[in-house]
Order: sequence, then C-alpha cells, then structure tokens
Amino acid sequence: MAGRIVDARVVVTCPGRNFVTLRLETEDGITGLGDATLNGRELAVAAYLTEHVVPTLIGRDSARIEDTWQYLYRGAYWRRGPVTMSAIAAVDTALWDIKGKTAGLPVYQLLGGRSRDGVTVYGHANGETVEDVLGEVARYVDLGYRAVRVQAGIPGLTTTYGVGRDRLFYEPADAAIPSEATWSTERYLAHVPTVLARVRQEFGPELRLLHDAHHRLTPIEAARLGRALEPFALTWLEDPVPAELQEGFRLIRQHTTTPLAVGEVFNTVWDCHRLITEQLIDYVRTTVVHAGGITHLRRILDLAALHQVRSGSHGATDLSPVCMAAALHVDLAVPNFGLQEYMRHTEATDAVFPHSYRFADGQLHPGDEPGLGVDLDEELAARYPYRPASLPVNRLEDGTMHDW
Ligand code: KDG
Ligand code: MG
Repeated sequence: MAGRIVDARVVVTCPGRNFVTLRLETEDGITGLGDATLNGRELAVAAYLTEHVVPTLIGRDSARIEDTWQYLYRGAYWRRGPVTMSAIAAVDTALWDIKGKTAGLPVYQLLGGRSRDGVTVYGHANGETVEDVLGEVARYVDLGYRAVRVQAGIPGLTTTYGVGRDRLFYEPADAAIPSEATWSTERYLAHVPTVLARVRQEFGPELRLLHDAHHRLTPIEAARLGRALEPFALTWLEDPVPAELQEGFRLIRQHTTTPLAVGEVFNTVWDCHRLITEQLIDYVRTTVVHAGGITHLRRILDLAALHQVRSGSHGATDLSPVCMAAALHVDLAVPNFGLQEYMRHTEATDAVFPHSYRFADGQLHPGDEPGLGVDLDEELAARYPYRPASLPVNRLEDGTMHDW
C-alpha cells in the first residue's frame, strides 16, 4: 500500500528547453512523476497545478487513480483545454508511477501486459534542400529506424516548419516574444510531392515515410496534397488541416487514400470522437501529457480500437522523458498501437531525467523497472532555471495571419 499523498511539488527546469514536472510523494515514501509541459505556456500549467490542484491532493489516497481523475475533471467545472488537461495528466501519470512502484511492476503490466515486443518509432529527417533531406534520411536508416518523417525547406520561404539547426532534435520555441515566419501554401504544395518522390525513389518501398503539414491547409488543399502523395505510399499525412473542424476531414477522405493522422493538440476524446467513430482518420496522435494522462489516453485509444484507428502518440522534444516513458508503457500494452514519434532529447535533458527506456533496432523499450522507469534529478534540474520561449507565429506573404 502506498497510502496517502503527503507532498506534491511542481519542478520547472530548462535543460535546453523548459519542462514542468509534478512530483508526488506518499506517506510510505513512494514518489511518482508526471509531465505537465505545455510548450510556450509552461508557467500557466505550473500555476494551475500549484494554485488549484496541489492543495486538493494532500491527504488523498494515491491508489484512487480513476476517482482522482474524475475529481479533477468534473470538479473543475471549467473542463477541457490544454492547461487543465496537462495538469490533470501530470497527476494521473504520477499516480500510475506510484501504483507501479507499489506493486513492484512496470506500468505496462498494470495496463494488461505486453501486446508486442517493442515500440516501433519514427525519427524526424529534415533539411533545407532535397540533398540535405536524403542525407538525413540515410542517417536515420543507418541508426536503425524503420520509419522516418520527412520535412524539407520550401524554395522561396526563409524558414519552414520542421527544418531546424539541430539534427536529432527540433525546437521551434525560439524566442520570448514569438518570432514571425512566412508561409505560402502554393509554394508548399508545389514542392513537397517532389521531395517525397525523391526519398521514395532513393530508399525503396520498405522504409515507412511520414510527413507533417502542421495544420496549414484547407480541406480541399489537403485533399489535393493527399492525392499527390499517393504514389509514394506514406504511412501518414499528419495534421493536414487545423482540426477544430472535425467535419473537415470528410472532404479530405472523399478524395484521397493517403492515411491521415491528427491529434497532437487534442486534449480530450471530445476533440476526436467524430474523427474516430466516422473513421475519418487512421491514426490518433494524442499524448499522455496533453490529453489527461494515461487514464484518458487509454480511453481515447479504446474508442479508436473499436473503429480501426491506431495510435501515433506525439513524441516531440517538448514532451519530457516522463511523458515519453508513459507513452511507451501505453504503446506496449494497447492492441491498436500504430507508431510512436521519437525525437531525441538533449544530453542535458537526459541527465536531468535519468530513464530506463532504450532505443534498439528502430524500437524503443520502456524497460522493466517498477513504475514508469524515470527519475528527476532535482539538484541538477535546479541548475537550469526557466527561460521564456514561445512558439512562432505564421503570416502569409501578404502579411495575413495564418496557422503555424
Ligand atoms: O510544441 C509544438 C511541437 O510539439 C510540434 O510542432 C511538433 O508537430 C510536431 C510533431 O509532430 O512533432
Ligand atoms: Mg506534428
């Protein structure tokens, strides 16, 4: 028995980028960690936790994960939204960590045990030119990856989403006041199919290829892109349109057989229930941290399983190793796992969050330590104080605000 929660602390640290972590401790001295990082809005979640959640946790039975989830969700009255759901996620994840440690079992065992041997991941190959991109894809293949997301610079645009300075990680939050990028759908639609064509030609039919449109198209533009990409057999086209409008996917679906993935900005099942039940998407990309923790992600994936929609959890560097570990336990257990994104963290981040998950042969393995298998070195974390950093904004070439 782990017993009652006696301490709850929010740790904000910036080992290269900002992370918000909740650490819970029980009367029996068992600790649990939960990721609460929301890129560019970190302190909003930290304040939500500190001011409104932590006081309600002290004295609460750490074993009651579902009841605590319902308390924080229904009890808030102002439900849903990324800040609230990231805060709930942090508590939920920490409680699963505690339950695993109490039982002496890795979390995936509590979720029903393994459904597969390892979690297949995709890396993030990017470059300004097609030649750069080909070189980066080759590097991922050499590292053992079986799936690669391909992002390229667009001729005529100075910066492009997904193309960064660092090779194994990509950090778009680059300035305290959002930097401004320029976007042209016409230039993008003219160029991207030529890049995917080259990559498919060079690497053959077996390598799984993906591409992220990052919410910038209208449904009919996305339909056109999906159709143009059909010959290159993508595993998925991600976030083709801003997804507030779930019905928008019907139009895309009518025109293309390119599989669709969406969900990194979703917070609850209510953001995607129509997409799932009408089979308008193929992969749902919600994450542990932004969608209410392991408890709620599992609920979304159970609905998805009924409709042959698979998981594709977001795994960018702005989700901490605590979230990555939690995602891997879910990935290993659920019947409808699809693919897991894996953008590597910096060495400094890995040092602050020592973890048992390991990469081998294109797969991640969460390890068999009780709980999540991640720790937080608080002394080291304290050496990296918070630094304000926002995600960029986008304007069309004539200055009109556009989706980033
Ligand atoms: O914070 C925003 C990033 O997580 C996002 O831009 C990364 O789209 C992304 C992806 O698929 O990794
Ligand atoms: Mg994405």
